[in-house]
Amino acid sequence: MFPAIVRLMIALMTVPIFACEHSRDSRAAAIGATAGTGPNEPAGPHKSALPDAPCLVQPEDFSLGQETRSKDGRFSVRIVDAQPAPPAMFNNAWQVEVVGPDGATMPNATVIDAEPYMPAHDHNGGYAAKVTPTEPGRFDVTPLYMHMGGGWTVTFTVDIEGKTGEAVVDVCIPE
Ligand SMILES: [Cu+2]
Repeated sequence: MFPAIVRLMIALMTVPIFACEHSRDSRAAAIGATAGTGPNEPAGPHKSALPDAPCLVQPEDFSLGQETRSKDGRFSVRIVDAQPAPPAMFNNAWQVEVVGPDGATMPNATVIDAEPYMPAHDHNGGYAAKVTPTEPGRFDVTPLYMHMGGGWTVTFTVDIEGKTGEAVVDVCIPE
């Protein structure tokens, strides 16, 4: 009948077609299996489609008065107050103080930016935080908007006499 080379070509042409149909069927089945886990759940892939965003700290590690040293060691950001405490999903309002290595307030320090960021998913919170000075070295920061459960960082950019530095606070938002 067909020479061996023709049979080989037919085999090579038909096998990928069947493999393609098969994988399309199994993908449809997988989507169907995860869609709509309850009446209020949207259909289709959602939370479960994203990789885990592990917490580097735990919610109970959060405490008012906690301090995070800047990368350059010149200052720390102290969390004076937080609503809610520990931080929770969506809106968070913090009051922070910039302190020196000796723990004293740095009245010449200015928080110029504060940004929540989820490293595992490479996204921020979607809303820019507003930073308002309340007294020298102290700032209200709101909203620190974190819309997913998991590990976040809040990066404070601080200016001290024209030189900026960053302090990165690890946060865990419960699901
Ligand atoms: Cu995320």
